[in-house]
Amino acid sequence: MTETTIAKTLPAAASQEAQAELIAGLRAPLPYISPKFLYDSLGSKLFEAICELPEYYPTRTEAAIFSRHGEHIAEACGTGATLVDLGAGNCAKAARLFPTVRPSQYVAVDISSEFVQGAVAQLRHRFNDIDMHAVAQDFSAGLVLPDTVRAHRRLFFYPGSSLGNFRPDEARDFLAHLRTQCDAHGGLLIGVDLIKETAALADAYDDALGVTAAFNLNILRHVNRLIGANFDVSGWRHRSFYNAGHQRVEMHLEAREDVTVRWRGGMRYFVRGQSIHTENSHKYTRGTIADMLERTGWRLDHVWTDPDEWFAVVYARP
Ligand code: AVI
Repeated sequence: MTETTIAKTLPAAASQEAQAELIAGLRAPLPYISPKFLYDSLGSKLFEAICELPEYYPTRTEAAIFSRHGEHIAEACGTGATLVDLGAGNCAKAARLFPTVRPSQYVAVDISSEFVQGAVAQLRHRFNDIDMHAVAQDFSAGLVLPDTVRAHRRLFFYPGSSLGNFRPDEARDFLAHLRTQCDAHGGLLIGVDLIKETAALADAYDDALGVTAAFNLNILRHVNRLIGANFDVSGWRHRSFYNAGHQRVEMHLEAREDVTVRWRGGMRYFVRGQSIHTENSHKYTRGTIADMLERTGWRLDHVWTDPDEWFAVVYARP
């Protein structure tokens, strides 16, 4: 069994590219930090905890769709593919597909190297007939798979509505990019969060226990490590809301008081109430996702949803 790990993750000392990206965001007129920086080791664990919250409906709704329509989904995807799990995290979602989709090869790709390597190491014990690879990579700007990943019949698996964390133009570019890495026999299985009543969205991104707030605030600690900044987490508050015009939930961090933040080689003064934009989570309709797939070279094959149509699992072919 081959073990492949590409050292292209965000280590304690960030790559120059990541540092430049962070500093540009902090200096911008409307400051921002890319959501990919939410996922250091603690951030990945906090996200796992979010997925268990009663308010965070996407995970359990998607899981219910998979258990209700699992056989039909497996029938559509076929067996024996190379399953490429994008943003694999703890690999639990893909592992649930193994008994029905029966991949010949499994490739878990995640930005959090420690997390994905540990998860794949555990899975190897349970499914020793599947050739498994852990790839630590920030694939937001393009996926680079090692040569050990078979090119034939790749089934790209992108669950959990992570596509929604891209801007629509980035999501289109990403889907088009995946299409170029998929031969005529492959496919794409994605989870997509659908537009719904605002109250449900508000609760999902601002839970009563404050786990989402901790997840959002933890980005500041990660940034401190990456660029030597001195963000004091207690000086910032989590804010989230549904932006109907852009059909997305936005997460921000708002300064509780005026504060000067310093990092290696720079600084910025934030006034009380000023915020740093940390995440967009775009919501789709059946129509907008079908349109996006069609424009990026995919043919929509099937859509499965829950009875309330809160979430959709979509299968597309080249
Ligand atoms: C990973 N991603 C799909 C989550 C979402 O819902 O956009 C991240 C998240 N942010 C806050 N809660 C969960």
